[in-house]
Amino acid sequence: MKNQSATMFESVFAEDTHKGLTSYPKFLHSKYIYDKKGDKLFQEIMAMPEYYLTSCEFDILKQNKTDIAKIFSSENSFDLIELGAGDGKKTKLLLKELVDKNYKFNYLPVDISQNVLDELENALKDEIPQVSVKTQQGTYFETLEKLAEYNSRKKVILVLGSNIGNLSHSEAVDFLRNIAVAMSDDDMLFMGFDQKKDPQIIMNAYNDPAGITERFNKNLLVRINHELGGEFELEKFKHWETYDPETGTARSFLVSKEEQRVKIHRLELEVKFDAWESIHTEISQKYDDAIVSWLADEAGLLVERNFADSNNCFKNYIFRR
Ligand code: AVI
Repeated sequence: MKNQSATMFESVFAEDTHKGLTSYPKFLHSKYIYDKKGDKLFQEIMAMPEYYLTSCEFDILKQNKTDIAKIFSSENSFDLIELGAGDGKKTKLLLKELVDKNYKFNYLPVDISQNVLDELENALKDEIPQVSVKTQQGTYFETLEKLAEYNSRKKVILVLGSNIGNLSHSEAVDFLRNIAVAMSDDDMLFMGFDQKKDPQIIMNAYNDPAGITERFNKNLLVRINHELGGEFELEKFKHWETYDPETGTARSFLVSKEEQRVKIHRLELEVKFDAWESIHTEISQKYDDAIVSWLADEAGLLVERNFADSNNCFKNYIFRR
């Protein structure tokens, strides 16, 4: 048997894919869904009527923008740092309000994709040219380390879209702890958390009839095919979603419709699937106030207040150290 040491893999993606597909039960990391095509599919998901998260959070920001901008602002200028900026559709509501009220701030959108940042910067130049934008390309982790060094200006850290929901609770605590370490006493964190609700609404959001979520989920296999010489036949896998109302965890799977063997040439691997064997691909955690307080407590943060939409579908929480 070959020695599968870390050095034999051409990338972390290759290594993680090998690990996930040789484990039992099989798994893949959802962060690898997001290449150019995955980003585009996620934009399509956000525009779907079933994907309530976007419109609920948009409503919260729209209804409360005056209060939120007041809470963010301070006598001196501050840095508004957005982790995972995306297309900034929701953030533009807040930026517009901050500009209209003449608050002094710099907007620092952070994203792994320079392409996404360039598009956002150009859009802001056209739509809200008064905003001073300083894009930060990198992972959240790298950026948070860098942020910890900027202690002279007040920081407001923004994480929208319930992105934290794609982490397990222990990963979420680590993520919040990293943010807490980068924060000073005056700083605050404004973060979106999708809430527990009628399980059918959640199932519909992650299992749309048009099959956009299925294509998004299968983009993992498409990437393995393109980047690692995989031979996955997409139609031989079924997108499957579950939601556990007790834990609030939605889980996505790809289930093999038949017994099959799939070669992945660049990993020198042949993966054997039994009929109806699964690959776990993503969790989308749903929260309530008790879970959010517990996560905050574990990470050394305090929940100061929250903003909800009229149906308590989604909440944005303000945390301090
Ligand atoms: C990015 N993230 C918060 C999305 C979610 O809701 O978990 C990703 C997604 N997966 C399926 N649909 C959307």
